[in-house]
Amino acid sequence: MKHPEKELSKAIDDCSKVLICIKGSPDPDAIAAAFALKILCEKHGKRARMVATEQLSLHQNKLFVRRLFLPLEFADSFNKHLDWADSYAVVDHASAEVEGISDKLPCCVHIDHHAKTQATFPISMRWCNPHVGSASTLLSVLLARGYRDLGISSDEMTRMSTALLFGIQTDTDKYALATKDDYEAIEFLSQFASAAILRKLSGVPLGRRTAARLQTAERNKKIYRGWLITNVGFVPAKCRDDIAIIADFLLRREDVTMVVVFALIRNDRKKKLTLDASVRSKDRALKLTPLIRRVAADGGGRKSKGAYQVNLDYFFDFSDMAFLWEFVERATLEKLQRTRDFTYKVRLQSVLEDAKDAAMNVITGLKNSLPAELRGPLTAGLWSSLKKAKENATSSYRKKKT
Ligand SMILES: [Mn+2]
Repeated sequence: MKHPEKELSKAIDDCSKVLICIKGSPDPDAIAAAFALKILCEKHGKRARMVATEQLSLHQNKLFVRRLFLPLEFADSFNKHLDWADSYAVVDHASAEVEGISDKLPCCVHIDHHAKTQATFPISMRWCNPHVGSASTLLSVLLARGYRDLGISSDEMTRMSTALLFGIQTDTDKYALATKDDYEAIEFLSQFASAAILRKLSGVPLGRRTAARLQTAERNKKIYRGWLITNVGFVPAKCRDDIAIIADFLLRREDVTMVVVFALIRNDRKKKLTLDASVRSKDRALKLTPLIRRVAADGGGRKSKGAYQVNLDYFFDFSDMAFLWEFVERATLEKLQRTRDFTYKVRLQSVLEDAKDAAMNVITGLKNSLPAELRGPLTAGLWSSLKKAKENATSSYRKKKT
């Protein structure tokens, strides 16, 4: 996107009250991106609310919100704000679809860095770039392009920059996965951010309960053909981030190519029971989304990180939870081992798709550089055969998937 700052002001031109939805568990990247978008909306003379439907689970994230006075609101459902808002936005999530909202309000903004998905309804500004390490990076670009003209106060600039920097830091595993664009954003934000607050946030140690769950994960781990598969049993909803933290930790420490940590997440208030798994990979050439979608429909990922959920609400009241757990544990282990067995196919597919995309880009460039009268006849044949090759690959891949 050439001028995202212009696209943004065009997109929010017709709105006056924007509901910024944080889908799923609110992590620093999503919160920072939502906060920056809220300020940008306000500087354009609009009102905006940033809302999450799940509570903060990590001590570090609570400190993050408190220390930077981030105006994050919580609601059982986004519906609560339906009467107030006249449009909505989604940041840091692959899909802009929001239950109970998408069919009632227009979507003005969707900014994300996960694997691209097809938009099924019109969105005024859709900026999904899987080549950056965080949604905060994209918001930083918007901020860098517009901050001089928008009359942002120095206090707002400090809070926003600190938040975005922390968002980038957590999503790129402390910059280990950062790309060129991320580094540019870091350089820009560092001029304004508070180093003292960042130090404080980064230095928060693992909580006692998280450390205890890490031990459980150690005890339960199984190694299968270079994959480490483990679980931490039942986990209350407010601690669900523990499984992601443990997966990150195990991937750094163990000599394996993949780590999967799963748990049964219980939300007693909402009577919800979910199998939740965090997936981490060291194999940069492997696309996690197609791999995870073979395990569960409700899942996906980006470079090296992914997750999936399976709704088990139906079993919430079952009297023998130990039996249920035993079943879930065995079935999940078996399913993941089978997934491991066909990883090479997904990996091959990932490499092939990348090569085809690269070839398509070359052809597009070639086509555009030719004079108009030569463009058609010279490239049509080549173009259509390449397109066909790509479609064939994709459809045979889909067939295999089902
Ligand atoms: Mn993110």
